Amino acid sequence: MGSTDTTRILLTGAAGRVGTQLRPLAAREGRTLRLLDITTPAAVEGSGAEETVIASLTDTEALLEACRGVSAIVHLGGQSVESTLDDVLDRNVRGTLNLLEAARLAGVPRVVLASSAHAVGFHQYDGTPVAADAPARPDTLYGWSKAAIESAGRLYHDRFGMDIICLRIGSWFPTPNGMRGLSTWLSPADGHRLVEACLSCREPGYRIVWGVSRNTRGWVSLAEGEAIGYHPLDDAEQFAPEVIGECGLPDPADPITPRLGGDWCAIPLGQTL
Ligand code: 15L
Repeated sequence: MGSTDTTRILLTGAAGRVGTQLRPLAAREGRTLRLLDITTPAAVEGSGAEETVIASLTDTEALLEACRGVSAIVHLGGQSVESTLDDVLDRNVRGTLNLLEAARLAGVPRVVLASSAHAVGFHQYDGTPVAADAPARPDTLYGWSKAAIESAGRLYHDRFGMDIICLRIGSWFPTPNGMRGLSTWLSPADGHRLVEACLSCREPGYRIVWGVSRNTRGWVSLAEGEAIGYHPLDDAEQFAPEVIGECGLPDPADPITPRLGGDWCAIPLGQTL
């Protein structure tokens, strides 16, 4: 569809951790962010023009209204860690399908979907960067629901021609979260660069890209992101001495160590974190 208009963007999960980090970074002259969440997003210094919609991803009428008049959607909302089957089905699978359907009915041409490294958490780094479209190998029910979200996006692209970009987000935090984070970190500034690339690239069609920074110890391919104009600048390595000092080096004999999903590959399925 190829729209690169970014004047009004719907941001779901706007009150969440990542949404809150993104809001001031994505603020710009002439752009309005329409914030959607089930709770009122906190005031954030540096935010620009914003509208707020309090609604659940289960409320199809509210979603349709929220999608009217926007040129793109950045979908961060839903369940963000492992939980029960009902939670991941309702909040992620059904919630994303509801949103995609609302976007279609409202004529929104582009949707950016937050997937996760946990959709492919059982892949293993063996020295060759893992491709952005590596087949799903979820490590949890949560990871499985993210794989389902990616394929829901594929359905809406193939059926209706919508531009759908799925982000396999590593670890979007202000600083790397432990030893694995030295490989999977996505700095907030790079997260913002990635979102802007997704919003402004021409005719992406359907694609999956990695959401990680340019980490010295990175495990995944940046080529697919570069192809849409995502050029990460940050590197978790600056935090390595501190992180190694705190966590110690991982045991190379532990089969979990090289897995992209880290210790999520071994937590009980359906456990509420
Ligand atoms: C995710 O998908 C989660 O949403 C986030 O809370 C982190 O745990 C992240 O993955 C990660 O793996 O670091």
